[in-house]
Amino acid sequence: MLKIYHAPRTRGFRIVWLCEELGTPYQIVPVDMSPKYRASPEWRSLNPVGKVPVMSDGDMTIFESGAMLQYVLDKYGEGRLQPQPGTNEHGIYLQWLWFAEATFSRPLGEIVNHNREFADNPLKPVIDEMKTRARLCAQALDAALAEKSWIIGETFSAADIMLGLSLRSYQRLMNEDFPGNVAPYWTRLTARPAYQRAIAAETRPAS
Ligand SMILES: N[C@@H](CCC(=O)N[C@@H](CS)C(=O)NCC(=O)O)C(=O)O
Repeated sequence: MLKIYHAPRTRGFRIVWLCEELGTPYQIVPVDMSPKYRASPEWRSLNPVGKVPVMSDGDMTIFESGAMLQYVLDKYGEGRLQPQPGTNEHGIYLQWLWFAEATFSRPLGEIVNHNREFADNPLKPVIDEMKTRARLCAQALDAALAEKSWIIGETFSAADIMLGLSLRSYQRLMNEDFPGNVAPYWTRLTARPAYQRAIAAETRPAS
């Protein structure tokens, strides 16, 4: 069974949500998020830079949430939640999938890191600059979602899952409303039964 090494509200949520959408069995392995544990040889042997998440499937173990998502889709998705590779639609899908992690989640993650590393004296201009970058990403989504239910059109895809986690972080860190089309998009994302099952799963005590 897939094992997702995860801490609540972090990027492993993408894989939990994806498994819930696909009906793929998985197990959450809770991770101690303390910097001390993440710097330990035990955790570094799973993730060499000490981040979460990590995922294993049998004897294969990987880090990077986007890679996990694509692996699960390709192995267990049976063509669901992504357009046919090689089509124009797939290109657009890949664009948003990578945008979610490489461009949108990045400044949000740096706000968290800065606040942790400089807890005694966080630099407001640094935080403000990261917020400006994140806001620009939300505005890009706003424009892209005009007259569309999901990011690639009328079909929900795994790119929406990648973006959904970025928006979850945005809501927690930015303290401001989502722009125009993003607000109803967020409502649609969080109304999905699989999203709600994933929220319940990540807070359920490990059995
Ligand atoms: N690109 C990586 C980013 C992983 C990442 O930054 N994870 C955060 C939690 S969501 C983390 O471990 N932060 C702790 C740190 O960077 O020190 C991925 O998508 O898996």
